[in-house]
Amino acid sequence: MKSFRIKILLTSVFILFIVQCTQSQQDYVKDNYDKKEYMIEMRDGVKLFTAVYSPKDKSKQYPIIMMRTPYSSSPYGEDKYSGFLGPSINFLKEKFIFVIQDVRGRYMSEGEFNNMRPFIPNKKEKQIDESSDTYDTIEWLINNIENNNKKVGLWGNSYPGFYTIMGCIDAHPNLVCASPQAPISDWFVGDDMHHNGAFSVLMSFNFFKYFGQPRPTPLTKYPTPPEYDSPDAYNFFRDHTPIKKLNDEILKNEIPFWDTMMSHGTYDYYWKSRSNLQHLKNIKPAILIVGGWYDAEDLYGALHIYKTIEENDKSNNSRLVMGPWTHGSWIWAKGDSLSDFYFGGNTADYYRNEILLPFFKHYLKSEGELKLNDAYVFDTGKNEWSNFDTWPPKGINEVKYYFQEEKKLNNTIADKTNSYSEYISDPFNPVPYTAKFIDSKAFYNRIHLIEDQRYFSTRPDVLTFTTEPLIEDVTIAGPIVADLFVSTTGTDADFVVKVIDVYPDNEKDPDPNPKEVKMGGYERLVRTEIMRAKFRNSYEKPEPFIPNKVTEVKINLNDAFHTFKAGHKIMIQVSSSYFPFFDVNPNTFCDIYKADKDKFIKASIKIYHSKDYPSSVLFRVFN
Ligand code: PG9
Repeated sequence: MKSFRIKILLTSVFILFIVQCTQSQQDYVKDNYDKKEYMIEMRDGVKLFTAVYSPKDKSKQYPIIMMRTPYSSSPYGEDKYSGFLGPSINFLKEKFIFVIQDVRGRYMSEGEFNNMRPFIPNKKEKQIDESSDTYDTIEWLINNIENNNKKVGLWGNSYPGFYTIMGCIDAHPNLVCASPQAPISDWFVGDDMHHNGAFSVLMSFNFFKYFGQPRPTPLTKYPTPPEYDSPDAYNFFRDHTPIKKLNDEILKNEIPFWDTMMSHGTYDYYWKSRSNLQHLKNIKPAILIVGGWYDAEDLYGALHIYKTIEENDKSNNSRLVMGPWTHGSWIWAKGDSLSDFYFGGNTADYYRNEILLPFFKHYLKSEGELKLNDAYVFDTGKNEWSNFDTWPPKGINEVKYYFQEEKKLNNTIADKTNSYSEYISDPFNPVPYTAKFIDSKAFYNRIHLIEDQRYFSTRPDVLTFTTEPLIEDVTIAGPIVADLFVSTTGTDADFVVKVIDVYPDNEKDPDPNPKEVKMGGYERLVRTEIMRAKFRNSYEKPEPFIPNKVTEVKINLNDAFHTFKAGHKIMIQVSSSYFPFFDVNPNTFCDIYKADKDKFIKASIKIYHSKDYPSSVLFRVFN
């Protein structure tokens, strides 16, 4: 009971600190900025609600920094002030004209909302998309807001990051720079809703049961959705497998976008048209993309939008920052630690002060010479920043690690014949995505991408393959590819591959060690990815497995930048579920979203490590 009281006390102190902090920021904004609200007319006549905060000092001209958001430009009312304007708190005192806009169809803006509204190339006069809405807004702002210096910057994290990058396509000529942060690029291949076709039931349900509510007329607050009394996410979603039970028993077709997702189970035109990667040509504004190595939502978008712009646009006007951060935490956190690991300094402070603010001041205020390189990336094993003139860096070699029998992993191709490891995949006893079961109301466990994997290694349906202790440091830098040779008694399967840094048994504990963490033998997750293997040859045209036939499944894991230190071991884990972060595969080739319980069957899965079928993981090793 005493610890409960201490928890309550600490929580209330923390809340009080946040309120006071926000209150002082709100007071600062109120004392130094004037607020105006406008309904700005777009080319098709729809008006978008836009809040403008202008510095009270009218003796100077200021650039505009805008965020377009589906998450509300609150507080509403010209007498109510936000305490947080711009990409970080230190922008307030630098004085910009801050603009926050409800995107079309959300909150107080008119029009119809369209998730990830597709870009329309060569629009006819009244045709609209997020690019044209940004263009029309900028045109209005520079011609109607007093004391603006005609230079505009965009920024946004996550879904607002999507609107930021969309505004950079066919950009307004006065849009001189933009910072798309954890920007969404593709909701079927790698961001949020699906990874390689596997459906993030946890995030999608927890997010759209609120966000997906219809909005009959403009409003300042959506109804609070009924909370589902879920003791923990794992049991709640397992009790609602098959996945159709979630709609049949809870959503009841009241969330239109849930119904949309359930009717687009392949990479069809609906999803393809919403990916922005295909349109990232001739990007004119200077770009600063920000992402986190432990971002469970849009790591794919940050990396792929950067790489696509780099490939298409030789003006080399885009830069990348990748720090040891979870989704969006670079905006407000110190970045000195995550879960049981310390990073040797306030990594997010460094980024905000030495990279982010100089970027915007240079382009919007012509202040300061920009000494930024192309890619600032943090090595999560060495705890060091590196800056390269491109990412992935030059000087990397492809190195394959092959699975072997007896749970071993090394650089030599397996020489056994018909050698494999086997497990049973049971859709009603799936491998959890986290060992720290938390209430489904908490969205998801934000530290699961750095979590200790020893619990999972003990499960009989999780295979591990581990090197001997490394004799020298091995630094991986760039994308990772798992090349599995598998068979199943079923006709569909998911495969989850994890790259893990195994600490030596004599690893020192952190000092100070407030959490009393024991580091000896720690199995630290470095990177993981799932593949719904019916999409192994095509996201558009899924293919069944032929039961018991050896089949190759390649899985692209997102980039990592991590040094496995000498004495550590590299471990690869293979399993067939990551639940409920992703829904379970029934092991039957079918439309999973409409499947009844009889389709959900156990399957025996074999992972081959033989001369003919040498399963492996390919790393880009940095010398
Ligand atoms: N990209 C994040 C997200 C969007 C939709 C569903 C779940 C997550 C975000 O905008 O926070």
